Amino acid sequence: MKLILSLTLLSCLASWIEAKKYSKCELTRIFGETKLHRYQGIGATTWICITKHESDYKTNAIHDNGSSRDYGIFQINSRWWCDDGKTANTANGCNKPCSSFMNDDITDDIECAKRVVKDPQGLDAWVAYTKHCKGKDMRKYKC
Ligand SMILES: [Ca+2]
Repeated sequence: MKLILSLTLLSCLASWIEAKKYSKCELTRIFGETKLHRYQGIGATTWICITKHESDYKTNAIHDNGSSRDYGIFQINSRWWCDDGKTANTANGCNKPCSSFMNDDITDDIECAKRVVKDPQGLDAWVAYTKHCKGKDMRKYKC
């Protein structure tokens, strides 16, 4: 029991250490390297606007919606895109545990965001996009 408790504590600590707040310029570079920049014609600044207003660039952001939760820098939802083990009937469209979207390696988060944006509603899947980015001046999201 003591061992289990200390292991739990250790993994909590580990996930805390792993959590990261990215800067605009780090994200611009990573979005370029992973080809999220220009994917489906969407530029890096738009993604930076979305991640700013979804998570404030923090990889450990969680938002609880009651019946489901949003995870990580892109706030990926457990009803549709990932499995957190506590959301009924998850579609798990990205075929990932939601915990994958809580660490500081955002390459799998980016792959999932690409999958999300391929759906007919595209960027409108992100409330932050329709509220803060769509049709707005994107200059302040440039590196
Ligand atoms: Ca990740």
